[in-house]
Amino acid sequence: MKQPVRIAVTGAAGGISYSLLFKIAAGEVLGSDQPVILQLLEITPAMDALRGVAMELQDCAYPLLQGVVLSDDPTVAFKDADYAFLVGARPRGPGMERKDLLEANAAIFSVQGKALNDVASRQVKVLVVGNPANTNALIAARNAPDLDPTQFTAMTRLDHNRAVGLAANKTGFATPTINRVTIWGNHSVTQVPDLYHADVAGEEAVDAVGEDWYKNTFIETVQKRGAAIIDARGASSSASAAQAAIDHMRDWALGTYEGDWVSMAIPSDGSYGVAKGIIYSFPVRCAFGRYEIVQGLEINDFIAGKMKASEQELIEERDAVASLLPA
Ligand code: NAX
Repeated sequence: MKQPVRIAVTGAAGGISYSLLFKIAAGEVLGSDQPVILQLLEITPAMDALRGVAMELQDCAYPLLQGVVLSDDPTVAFKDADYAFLVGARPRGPGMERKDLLEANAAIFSVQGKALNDVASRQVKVLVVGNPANTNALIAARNAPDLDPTQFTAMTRLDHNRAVGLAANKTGFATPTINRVTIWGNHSVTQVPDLYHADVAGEEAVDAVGEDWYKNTFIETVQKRGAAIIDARGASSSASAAQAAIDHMRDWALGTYEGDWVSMAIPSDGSYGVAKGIIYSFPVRCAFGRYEIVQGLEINDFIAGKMKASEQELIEERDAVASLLPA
């Protein structure tokens, strides 16, 4: 049997974690031969609820689950963590402006970045799910000077999966036949779902779905899917967000499929002219525990303009929390 790996999850008593933890414990991230220890972080008032979740985990008697640690202290929850899912975040409260939300989360993610820096495994892979995810990841990375910024990523995989699901629904083809979809930019309504490099069952995806429908329906449907789910269900996406978090971390750790790629928000290295340092979603291929941006895609003016707008939004988010970022 392999040595167990330590997987930290924050916001562990929340909606997304209620799906995510059970999938991790069942082996969906690292496979059915990899034991795990879950290290769960919550705020103090949610510790009772978290104990309830831990009871349920125990009651599943998962063969791979070798331990569960519960804490309201990030230096306990992140100790020696090999993987960290940062799901917990401050939701927007009544009367809260966007800037207030950014600042409230900057406070949380700077503390968590420092804690990861101090106690996590030197190879820790961090996925930020809590919104505003891209900028929260930037803040955590900037507060972890002893870790490599590339160890910090944010989740646009749910947007990616939504795009694949919608293209499958439109064309009637199964999702595995839909390859090379890209989400560029921010996990927000400025995100850019790009089908120009994708194909559906061997046909160019834009032709398969029709360019008019792609431009006038598809893009907006993906961008606004989160809000549509809240309207329909009275609660935000949970199970699909958990599945996307699993997919993101699994592919990063174990690799992407030959002939396909996935979307991950990662520190920009300047590829495609995107401002260096911001956490921007790119098409990436993963192998041997590393991701690499897919290079050389031709970007048409329609997509380029949208990519710029999303980049601009991320620059504004970064600037709004600049005073809280270490130099
Ligand atoms: P919930 O409100 O159900 O749960 C969040 C949990 O985080 C709560 O239990 C809360 O006590 C905890 N928490 C708050 N501050 C914390 C801190 N400092 N340390 C540890 N725990 C803390 O929200 P849920 O539906 O689980 O969503 C979690 C986050 O994911 C939200 O910020 C949400 O906006 C974001 N999402 C991001 C998505 C993405 O694609 N990147 C999609 C889904 C989701 O909307």
